[in-house]
Amino acid sequence: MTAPRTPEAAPADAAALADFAGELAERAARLILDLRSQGVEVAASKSSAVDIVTHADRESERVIVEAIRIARPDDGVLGEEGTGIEGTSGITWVIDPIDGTVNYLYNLPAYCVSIAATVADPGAFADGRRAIAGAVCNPRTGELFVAHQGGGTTRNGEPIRISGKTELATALVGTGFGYTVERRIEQAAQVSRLLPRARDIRRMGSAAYDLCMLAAGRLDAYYERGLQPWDYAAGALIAREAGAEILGHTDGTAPGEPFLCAAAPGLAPELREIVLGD
Ligand code: LIP
Repeated sequence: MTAPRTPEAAPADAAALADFAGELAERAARLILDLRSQGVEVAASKSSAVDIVTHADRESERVIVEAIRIARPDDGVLGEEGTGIEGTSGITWVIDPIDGTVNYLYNLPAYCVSIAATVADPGAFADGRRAIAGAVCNPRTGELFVAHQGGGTTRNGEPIRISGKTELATALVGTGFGYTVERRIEQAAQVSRLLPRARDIRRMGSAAYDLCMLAAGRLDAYYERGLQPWDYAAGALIAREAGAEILGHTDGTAPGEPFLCAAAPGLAPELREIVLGD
């Protein structure tokens, strides 16, 4: 059981970092929407033939990284499309330049830019980092979600909270699936355990957006196995600051690639137990 954590107080500039993340996310979101209108080209595939990266992913990451390097040259940066810069300030930016890349390719309106300012915290998440400020922007819906530690979560400037639902049988649960056959066989078993027990399942194709939908009360819970830090860094903070409990695996590993589950405190443990088959 992952012990609840009492995170240390965020640096005083967490709110300023969140404002900066929001501005950057909106700028990059406008860029990817404009590039989408010009057509999409797959630049390469990654873990499998269906795990793709587009030229827009790479351009979005380039623009975000350039802005961070100018504004905060001592910070580190980790990006999904290959950026890896060590910093000296204690802040590392974790970027998903387009989360929901397959939706972007198919022009489905569930893709976003996710940007988080993180600090080292070995026990918080599986990657050893914890976001203290973050922003997720979906250019198709015009939604900007922003949070900083201790500051709550806003959607387009208005405070939002999770639904608070604790009854699984009437809960709408979001999840996602990986890009390899081996991982999908495991995930199929997980969702088959859950489907008879929940109101319904939604697979929207973007972990960051799923976590924002949880924060806004449009999903009652979310779980996934196999997420990368850039998939969840900002979204997990946005969900937690809106009232969600974020849990890792029952084997004690912190939330992240092994397993991440988010819901109201009265629902998350039961959801995790059913999905993991414990
Ligand atoms: C996606 C995640 C999603 C997961 C997909 C994919 P990407 O990230 O946000 O939750 O189910 O398989 O990993 O690849 O679009 O950045």
